Amino acid sequence: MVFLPGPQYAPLDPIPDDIPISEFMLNEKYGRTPHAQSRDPFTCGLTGKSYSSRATVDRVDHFARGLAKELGWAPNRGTEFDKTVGVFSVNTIDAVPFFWGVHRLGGVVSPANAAYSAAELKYQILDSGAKALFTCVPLLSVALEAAALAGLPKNRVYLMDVPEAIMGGAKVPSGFKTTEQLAEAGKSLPSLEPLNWGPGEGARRTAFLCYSSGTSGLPKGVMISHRNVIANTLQITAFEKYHRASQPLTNGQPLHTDVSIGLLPQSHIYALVVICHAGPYRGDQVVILPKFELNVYLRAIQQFKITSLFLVPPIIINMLRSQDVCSKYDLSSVKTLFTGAAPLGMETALDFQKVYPNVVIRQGYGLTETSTVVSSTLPGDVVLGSSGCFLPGVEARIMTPEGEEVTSYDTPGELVVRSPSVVLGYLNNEKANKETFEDGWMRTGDEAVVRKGPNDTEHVYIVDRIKELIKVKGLQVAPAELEAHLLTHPAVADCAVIAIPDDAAGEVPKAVVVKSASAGSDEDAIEAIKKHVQDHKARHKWLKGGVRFMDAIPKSPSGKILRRLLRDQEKEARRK
Ligand code: 4UW
Repeated sequence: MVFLPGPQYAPLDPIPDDIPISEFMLNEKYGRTPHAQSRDPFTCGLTGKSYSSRATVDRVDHFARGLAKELGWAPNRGTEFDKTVGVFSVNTIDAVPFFWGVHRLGGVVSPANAAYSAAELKYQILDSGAKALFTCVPLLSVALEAAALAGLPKNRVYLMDVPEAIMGGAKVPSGFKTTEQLAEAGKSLPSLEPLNWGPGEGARRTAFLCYSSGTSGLPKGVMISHRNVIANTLQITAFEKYHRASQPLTNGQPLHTDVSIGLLPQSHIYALVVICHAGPYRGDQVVILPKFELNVYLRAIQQFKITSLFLVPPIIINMLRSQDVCSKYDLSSVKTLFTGAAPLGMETALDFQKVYPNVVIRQGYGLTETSTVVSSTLPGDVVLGSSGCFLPGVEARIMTPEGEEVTSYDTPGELVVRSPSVVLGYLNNEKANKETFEDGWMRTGDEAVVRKGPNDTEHVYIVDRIKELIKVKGLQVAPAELEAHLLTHPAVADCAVIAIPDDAAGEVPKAVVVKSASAGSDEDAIEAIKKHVQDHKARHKWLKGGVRFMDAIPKSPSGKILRRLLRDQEKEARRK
C-alpha cells in the first residue's frame, strides 16, 4: 500500500530542473512570495546587521565573481566537483548567500559541522575533494590543521565574516583573504556568463555535499542536487500554503510575516533547507545566531519578536529545565515551535504545552537523504507524537523485515519513501547506493507506522530506528566511525558502539569493549578509551554513555555486530 499526501493540500508547483538554487531563490520569476522581496532574508541575531533582498541578489553575484577570479573558475567550465568548496564555520548571515554564489558558478558546497576536530574535517575535505576551505577566525586553527593534513594549501583557506562578539578579541590575521574581500573585488569584475544548463541539468548536478552515515558505515557525501533542494522548498511551501489559505493574500499569496530563529547549525540539512531555503523563499526573516547559548537565544527571541522556533528536542528540554531563566524574557511573540531531527518525547511535548499554551508544536520528519522534509504536522491537525502527514509529492511504503509490504494502518515496519527530494546518492559509494536507493525509492532505516489522524488524514509516527545511527542533540554519530577509531587504541581488541537514551541529549554513545591483553585495570582502560575519543572527535561523539567490558562482541555468522542484542542487554541492565 502506498501512503500518499492528503488531497486537500495545495498542489505541488512544477519543479524547475534547469536552474541552480541561486536562481530559484533570487529570481521572482520562480514563485518566491512577492512579499518576500520586501523582507531581509537573514539578520544577525547578535548585531542586527542584515541585507535587503535586493542587496542579497547583488552580494551573491559579487561573491560569485570574486570567487571565479580567485580560483580561476567559470560557470560553464568543468564539472561541479571541479568546483567544490568546503565550509567550516559557525552560522553567519553571509553563509547561505555565499553558498548561492558557489551555485551561481555551478559549484558544490560541502558544509562541515563547526564542532569537528581537525581529523574529522580532514576526512571531509579529502572525501569531498574540496578545492578551497572557507572558515572563520574562531575555527581557524582547527581549519589550518585539517587543511595541512589533507594537503590543501594554506592560500586556499579563506575566512568568512563573523560578529566581533564571538571573535574573543582576535583580529582577522593577515595573509588570509575574506569573503568580504572577494565580494568587494567581485564588484568591479565583469559580469559572469549565465550557466548554460539545458533541461534536467539541475536534476543531475550536485549542489550540496552534506555528510550522513545513512543506514550503516562511515559518514558519506550525500549528493543533493539543485532540483532536490528546489523540490523540498516547493513541497514545504505547498504544505504551508494549505494552512495559510485562510489568511490575507497579497498577489494571490498568503502574507508571510514570520520571523524565525536560525540557531541550528547551517551545516546540517534541517537548518540548511528548512530554515535557510524554505524560510526566505516564503518570506521568513531568519534571525541567525552563531550557535546555541540560552541567554543569547532568549534575548534574540525578545528583541526580534521571533514567531517561529526551529529547534531540536534537547533545546526544548533545556528550555523547560531553565524556566527561571526563560521567565526573565518576553517570549510572547512565539506562535509556533517546529521540532525534528530526533523524536520529541510525549512528556516533553505536554510539559512545553503547559508552560507555553499559546504555542503550536509542529513536528517534522526527514533525512539528509531526502533533502530534509518527508512529513510534517499542520496546525489544526496536530497530534502530539505524530510526525504529521506526507508532504505533497511524497509516496511512502512500510515494509516488514521479511520484505513484505504492510497493507494496513497501525502496523510497524521500515519506512521507504519516494519524493522529488530524494537525493542523487552517495558520492563514490556504489555499495551503499545499492542498499539504499532503488527506482527513486529510498530506505530510511526508520521504523514507522501510519495511523489515521483526526481529520481523516494519514499520520506517520516514527517508532524506532532500525539503522545503526545514533542521534545526539539531533546530530548524527555513526557507530562505525567510533568503532574504527576505538580499534586504533591499544587497550581495545574489539568493540561495538551503541546508543543509550539520555534525558538531555536524546541519545548518547556507549562503547562495549573487549579489552586487549596489554590493557591495564578497568578504570585505567575506561579513562584511556574515553580520552582517545575526546582527543580526536567532536564533543557530541564523546562516550557520554560510558564504556562496558565484555569477553566477546556478539556477531552474526557473517561477522555483523548484533546491535539489537547489545541494546536489549543494555535496556535489561538499566531496568534492574
Ligand atoms: N522523529 C524521530 C523525527 C525525526 C527523527 C529525523 O541528520 P539527518 O539526516 O536529518 C535530520 C533531519 C531533520 C528534520 C527533518 C524534517 C523536519 O521538518 C525537521 O524539522 C522540523 C527536521 O535530522 O537524520 C535523519 C534521521 O533523524 C531521525 C531519523 O532517524 C532520521 O532517519 N529523525 N526527524 N521527527 N526521528
